[in-house]
Amino acid sequence: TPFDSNNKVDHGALKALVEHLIGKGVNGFYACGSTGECFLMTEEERMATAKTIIDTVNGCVPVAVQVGNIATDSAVRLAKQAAADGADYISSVPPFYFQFSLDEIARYYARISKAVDKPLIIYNIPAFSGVSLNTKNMRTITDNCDVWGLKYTAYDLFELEKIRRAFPELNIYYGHDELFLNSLPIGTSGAIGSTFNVMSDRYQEIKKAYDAGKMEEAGKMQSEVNKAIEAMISCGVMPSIKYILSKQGIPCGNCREPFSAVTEEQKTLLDVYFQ
Ligand code: MN9
Repeated sequence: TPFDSNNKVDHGALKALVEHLIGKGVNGFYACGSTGECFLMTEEERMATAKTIIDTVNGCVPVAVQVGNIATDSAVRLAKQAAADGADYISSVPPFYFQFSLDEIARYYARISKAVDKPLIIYNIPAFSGVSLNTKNMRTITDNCDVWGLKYTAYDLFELEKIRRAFPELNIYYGHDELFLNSLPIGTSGAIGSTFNVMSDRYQEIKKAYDAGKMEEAGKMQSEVNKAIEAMISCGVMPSIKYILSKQGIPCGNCREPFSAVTEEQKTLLDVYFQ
């Protein structure tokens, strides 16, 4: 989410970013996720941000809106608004912080699912949410509501493969860009990640090589991409993305505090990978 110098959502820059990414050939958008800094935004801002993305995309690719929040009522309000505004998918992290029980988490998803007539994508990102979804607890959730997909942002590819086997119908999107290539043989439907904002073309090349069976080439390309990701992680992924996008002609301002902006030294490091 771009912010202006007054720290307000910059809808003009957001529109430019969406158009830029469509031009780069992305297959869809995931609005108000971790990278979008949704947990540093008010409900109203999240609704307005998702709407700008949906309106700009104008049906040319699907848009999923992440509505997760600690309070179920808030997530439901966000989901209803996103659905009314034309979101194609509703997605949510599990409710976090209070270490809710599995039954409570399942009820949270059931409430969202009942509130809107849109396919639901569960967002598993244990490092941030503190809730780790696996084959077993996914079963409890899917027993209580219709789940269309899963965005899986964790490094445990064995667990992901077990989920793949246990839920053959589930649409899985892998979320750690540094293992993008490694996730493909598991049978994912695609990937949703932060660094696609700044180098989606490189992942499209990896996918092309993979589809053509050129595994060695694909592996080398992933290694190259990973050097850039490592640099971004060392500088902070979100602040890095803001800086790189500005370099690429989409000035997105800074991340909201407590995030800090990248330092001059960090800019020099990122400049090695992003000209
Ligand atoms: O879910 C992203 N996760 C976070 C997607 O933003 C926490 C990823 O794309 C990572 O930023 C990326 C770097 O670890 O893989």
